[in-house]
Amino acid sequence: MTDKQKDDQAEVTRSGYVAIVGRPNVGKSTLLNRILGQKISITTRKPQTTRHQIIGVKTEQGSQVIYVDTPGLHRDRKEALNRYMNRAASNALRDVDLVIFVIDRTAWTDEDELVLAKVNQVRCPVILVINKVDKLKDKDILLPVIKNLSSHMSFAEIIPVSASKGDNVDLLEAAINSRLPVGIHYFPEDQITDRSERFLAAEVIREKIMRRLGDEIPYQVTVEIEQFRSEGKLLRISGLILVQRTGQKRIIIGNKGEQLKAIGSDARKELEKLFASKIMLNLWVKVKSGWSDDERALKSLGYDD
Ligand SMILES: Nc1nc2c(ncn2[C@@H]2O[C@H](COP(=O)(O)OP(=O)(O)OP(=O)(O)O)[C@@H](O)[C@H]2O)c(=O)[nH]1
Ligand SMILES: [Mg+2]
Repeated sequence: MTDKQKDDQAEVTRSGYVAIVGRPNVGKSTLLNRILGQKISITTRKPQTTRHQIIGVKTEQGSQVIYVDTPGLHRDRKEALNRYMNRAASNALRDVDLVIFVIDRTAWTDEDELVLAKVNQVRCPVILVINKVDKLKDKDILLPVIKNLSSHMSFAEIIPVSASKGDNVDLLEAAINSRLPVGIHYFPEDQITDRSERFLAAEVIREKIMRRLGDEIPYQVTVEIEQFRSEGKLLRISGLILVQRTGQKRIIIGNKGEQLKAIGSDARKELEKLFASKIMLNLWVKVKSGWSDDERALKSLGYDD
């Protein structure tokens, strides 16, 4: 019996794990959100935004795709946090049915090389996604890149897309769906992620900090949710923003508390949409020096394999 005939039998379902990997900032999380039609993974202009594996589930007509968004693989291994992030990305390549390797147009770097070496070792098919093509005037300049990469590795498909505009994302999904193995669904049809509401809330707050602040500080910040409680129609959330040094605390709070107020207001608006509820958000900033290079501190802050 062909796979198609198998599908025609009503009880046959398909499912598979699909890892989305690539160096930082190529648009992996933007792509996941686009495919899901909902934002579950934070995105910013800065590299090293995603710090954890984040699962996004899409169930449609008997098929369930379980996408795994990952931190960008990078060379910097100086702090325990960097090592945790690289581990999270590498581990995502284990036991998946398909890999999506995302690159940014023709901007090939040695970190892409690092990713290529890793995906070259996986046994499952790898789809190469060339992202941000909306920024290209002349798409023909991709041809030498495609030719060169194809000589280093045999890709199941090579698909140029724009994750932010949505161009060709339907083609990509069709390519993914056509490679899904027959299997049971692991998640209920209406579940979109494996992450808790507290996790999502902390990430939204971190995104607003990264988006508002300069280049240095975001990497020194993590957010812990201290309270997440429903009170009638209101959701009360308290977030603790941890930084490494007093100077950073001062910058996040800003002149007369203006910066923290703006961050809180950005975060509250997005959380109200996300949780479809009125939100009372309280934010505090505290110095906890060295958290990003301290294995125990990282574990207690949720950076736990
Ligand atoms: N023009 C354009 N910009 C894009 C596209 N996809 C993503 N971006 C932008 O690229 C930046 C990085 O996007 P992310 O989705 O955060 O990238 P990432 O690969 O998840 O990054 P890390 O989590 O740091 O590894 C953001 O500013 C996005 O808006 C695209 O198709 N076109
Ligand atoms: Mg990301």
